[in-house]
Amino acid sequence: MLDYVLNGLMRRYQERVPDVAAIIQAMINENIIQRAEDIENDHIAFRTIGVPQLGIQSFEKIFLHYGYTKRDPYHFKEKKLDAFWYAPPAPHYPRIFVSELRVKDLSKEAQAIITSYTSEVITDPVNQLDLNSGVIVDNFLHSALWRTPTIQDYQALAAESEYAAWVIYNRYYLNHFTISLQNLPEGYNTVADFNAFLEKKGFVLNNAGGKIKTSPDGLLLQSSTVARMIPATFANNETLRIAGSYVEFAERKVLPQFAHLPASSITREQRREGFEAGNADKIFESTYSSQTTQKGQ
Ligand code: OOG
Ligand code: NI
Repeated sequence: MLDYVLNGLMRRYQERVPDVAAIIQAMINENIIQRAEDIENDHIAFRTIGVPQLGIQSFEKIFLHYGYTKRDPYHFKEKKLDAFWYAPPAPHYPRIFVSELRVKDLSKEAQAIITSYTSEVITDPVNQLDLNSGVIVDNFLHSALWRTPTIQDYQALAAESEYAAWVIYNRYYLNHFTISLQNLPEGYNTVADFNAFLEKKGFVLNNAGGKIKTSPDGLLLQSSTVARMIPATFANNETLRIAGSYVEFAERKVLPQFAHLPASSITREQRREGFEAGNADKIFESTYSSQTTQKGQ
């Protein structure tokens, strides 16, 4: 079930985000990997809207059912977001990062726009799913929960919260997957080196707070591409180019107590776990216009 759901998410994501296939191909051409399956997926991420019948409490039930464990919370006051990460049932599965818009913290006007859509969902939709059916869950994650937004509503939300605008249009589409760097060959196994490779190949990186986001302990380093603009069809068949999804890169360093062990014997448990609010805060901006309007896009 979990494999089916993850494969379905990755397939749609690859179709929608041209950078995914382009980065994988560039890695193969450079002999960094032999095939796409060689990539270790550090984590995937979803965005949700915090209203009672939706949000994290609803969404998480899917992955808790598949054996994921809820871990630390994160808060983003400025961006009006909360998040949790979830540890996978087995180490070859990606971690999951799920965030939620704090709808109550937005203006009355923005709240009214959001709830005009979300109130079409009367009860928690996940409670109605047979979570043992991969096909049903896969369909749910790619189905419209509410009517297609109007461009006017999308733009009004974007003026106040670019996250809100993104999720009202994109719903549960995969926001990003994350290429693990630490086990790649020398020359590509740090964020600094991998960023240099990506930029040489013409990919545009999120530079909010600097291109390398580093946790205060120095052990979790992350970077991401800037989401490309993709044509989107809104209500009344109007079209607008909006930010799609992006790709992230993560380097998890060895914890100090294991630093003396030979590099080849290091396991996932001996590296930095979890996420970092300061890093995440800037990574969110990969779909914000401050980043998507960067030169080169
Ligand atoms: C998630 C941003 C945070 C991380 O790894 O810290 C994140 C998002 O853009 O929805 O991915
Ligand atoms: Ni991430």
